[in-house]
Amino acid sequence: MKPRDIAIGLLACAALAACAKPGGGKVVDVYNWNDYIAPDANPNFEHATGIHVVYDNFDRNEVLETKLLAGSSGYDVVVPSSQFLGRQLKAGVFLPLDKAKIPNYSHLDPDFMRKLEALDPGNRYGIPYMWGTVGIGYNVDAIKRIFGNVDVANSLDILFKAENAAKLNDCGINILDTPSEIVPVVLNYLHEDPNSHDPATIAKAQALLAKIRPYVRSFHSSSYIDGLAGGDVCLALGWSGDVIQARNRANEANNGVHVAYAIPREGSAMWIDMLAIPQGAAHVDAAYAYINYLLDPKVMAANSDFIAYPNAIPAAKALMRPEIVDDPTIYPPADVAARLFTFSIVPPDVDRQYETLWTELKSGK
Ligand code: N2P
Repeated sequence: MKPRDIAIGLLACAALAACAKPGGGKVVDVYNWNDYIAPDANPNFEHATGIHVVYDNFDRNEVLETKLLAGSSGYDVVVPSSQFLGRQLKAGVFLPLDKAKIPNYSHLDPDFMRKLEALDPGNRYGIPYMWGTVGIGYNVDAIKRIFGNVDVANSLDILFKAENAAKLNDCGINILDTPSEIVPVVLNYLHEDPNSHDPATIAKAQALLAKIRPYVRSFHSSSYIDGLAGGDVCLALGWSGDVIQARNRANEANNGVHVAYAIPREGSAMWIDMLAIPQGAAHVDAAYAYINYLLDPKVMAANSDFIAYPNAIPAAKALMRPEIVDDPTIYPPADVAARLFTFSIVPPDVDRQYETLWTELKSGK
């Protein structure tokens, strides 16, 4: 046990007198994406179980992967995207799940679970938390002012045609800082296989991105939420729920900024983030208790309502706010979903090409 755990455990014991409760550990170390849970979810779990949640955030799969592959990450629950989990499980970094310890597992949509078997046969290691799309977040008034209409924001032409990107130079473009998602979205736009492993095909995505590079203000995967909400970013290639959260923040601040999200008409990526327990986790029982808690339909519904990401639990969807479940940019209807692709596992040589092209791109080469 780490000294920090002991200290926190003692505090939790003193405050809650709950050290002997079933659920096992006194602490659970969770590593989740930023802005990916309702504010009261962890406190409610702590109150119900006496298990203290030590909660760290990341905003890139690549960062989580580096920690997992290095071993002894110190985390009990992690949340890689499915295509990352698919290759990480081959490296033996996760504990096979004992589903008997997760009673709420029964709420998961069987169709959803069947599809995940392509990456995680037998669903042995991962459980879907939330899913979403890559799309266009934009400042409604800025886009109207610059292009005369907002329909232009429904197409990736707004960003991937250099003459359009140039017009957004002054108001601020942000692109997610993750080649593993952006390269496939560009390839799909170019009518190529988004999951192509062919170096020459991937180079086509690099060429397009290099043309718009001069007009991109930032590559970041979390700060753009406040950027959009505060009016410092007018166009972001970002994740669905993040952009909706930016919209909500601007509305709450009543700051006159209006944000909207579009799934591009050319089609885009759908991704799924997975709960998993790393091998060597120090608090395995607490990890199961935490995962089981997140899968409770009421808890899942409250989290999805707050972060504006869909989940894989039908009973949760039934409890959610209509403005979330009926929003076609959050839960894409069948005709839009038909244009979405999913990511496949990237082999190491392709990964290296992604990393190199990304470094070159960001440094402006
Ligand atoms: C949360 C972003 C999670 C989506 N801010 C990335 N898979």
